[in-house]
Amino acid sequence: MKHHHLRLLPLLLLPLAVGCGEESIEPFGPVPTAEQLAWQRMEINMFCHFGPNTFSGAEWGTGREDAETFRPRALDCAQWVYVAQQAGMGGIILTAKHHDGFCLWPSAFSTHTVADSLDVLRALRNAVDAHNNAGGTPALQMGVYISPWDRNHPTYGTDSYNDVFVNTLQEVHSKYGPMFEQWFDGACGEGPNGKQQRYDWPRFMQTMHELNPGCVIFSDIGPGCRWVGNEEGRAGETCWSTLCTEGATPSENKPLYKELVTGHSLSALRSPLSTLSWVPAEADVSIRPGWFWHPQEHPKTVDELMEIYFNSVGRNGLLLLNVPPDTNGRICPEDSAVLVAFRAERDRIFSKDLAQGAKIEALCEYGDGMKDKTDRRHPASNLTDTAYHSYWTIRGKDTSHIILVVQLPEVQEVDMVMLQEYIPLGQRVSKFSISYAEPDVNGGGIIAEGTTIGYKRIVRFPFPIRTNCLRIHIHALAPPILNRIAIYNSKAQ
Ligand code: FUL
Repeated sequence: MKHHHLRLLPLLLLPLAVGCGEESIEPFGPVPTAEQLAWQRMEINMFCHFGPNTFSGAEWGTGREDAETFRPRALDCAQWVYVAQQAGMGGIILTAKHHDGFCLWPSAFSTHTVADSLDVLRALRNAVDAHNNAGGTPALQMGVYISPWDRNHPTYGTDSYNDVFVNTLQEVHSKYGPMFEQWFDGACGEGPNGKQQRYDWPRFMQTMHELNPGCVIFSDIGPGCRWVGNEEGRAGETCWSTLCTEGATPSENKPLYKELVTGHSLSALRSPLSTLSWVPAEADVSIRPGWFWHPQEHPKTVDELMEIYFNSVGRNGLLLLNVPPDTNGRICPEDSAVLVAFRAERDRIFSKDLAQGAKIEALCEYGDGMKDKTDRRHPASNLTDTAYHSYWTIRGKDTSHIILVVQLPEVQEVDMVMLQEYIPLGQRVSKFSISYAEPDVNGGGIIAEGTTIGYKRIVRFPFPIRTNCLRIHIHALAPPILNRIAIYNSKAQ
């Protein structure tokens, strides 16, 4: 008995110690759910547009296509999974139903579907599960695009279509789940009877909540993640993961496209803190000119994909890169080759972090001078470790004139900096600049400036510099909390 008490003692004392002046750090504003955080950390996912359009050459099918149009010659979802994994992607989102209404699974709620023999959702589910059960790394997740706009369904344009759509959601998620993301496209055109539909968004969202409360729901305004406002894979230079969605639905009273690009911050007039939600940006773009595979089109180059990466993941967005399977039902060699090269280029640049071994000091204005106000529980050494949940922050309430001085072990050629805020405690930084000292020529100065950081911000310098000291000046809406600083030379081999 005695022993038991002794073993419990340290546990009993722990809350007391934490209670004595070691107050925990309060989150600032809205923060991500566990699923939104896991989603953001996936960074790049694969979108697969596949359906009758793959065979007919269309981008928007009419809904009147013969079901026989859809005849993949050698469907191989395990190959999609393999390509996604090789490309460093965390998930695959399939267009289970595009605007033509054609269901890539044998749905009980439509007559416009694949034959029972060709259940593409089942094939993808099996391929993803097989990869994960075999311990494949990274583990992959599956998501679905189910278009509310349906150019085939006879009930489209009437109230009963909302019932059909709810049934469809239930069918897909209960038979083929779990899905990490549900994609609700914003398009709302005419159906086969020339009528438009009033989507019952509250009911669709409630259905999703009942089916899978953890599923990240994409729509123009979330609630899980928002459209980035363009189809070029480009987040704003300023990109808040917070958005004011009060009184809006994915169809009505929405923020303007340009607001979806940047999000809303506390300092934006229309957004008092209480009306903001955590709705991070998802930047969707196709590797090819069209969303569907067409024989005459070709994929983007590695350089173009890198530009997209810097403008999406590098600006606090998630990149959803569309890689459409071809008429065989496979990702064609031209596309998989460029994806593997895109991965190799990222690995080449980001494998050598020059901040490793650096000494970092965090200074805040104090009286006439500057003082290191680092919170000792969260030291600056946390900025260069790779553990996600260890972060640096300051004591007190300073929000401006905070300078991180990064002293490199030796003079290096540098042309890129990567910064990460610890978003589980909110997005805080509203402005930063990076300056440097150039010891060889006794020069230096400001080399880059920016606004938001968020989950990840990659800053490319206009030209490479030689330095052993970088200074990062930060202004924030609340005391900043960063979990990573990395420094790169993208020209190094
Ligand atoms: C758009 C659709 O109309 C396109 O066909 C495509 O699916 C794209 C991702 O979203 O709104």
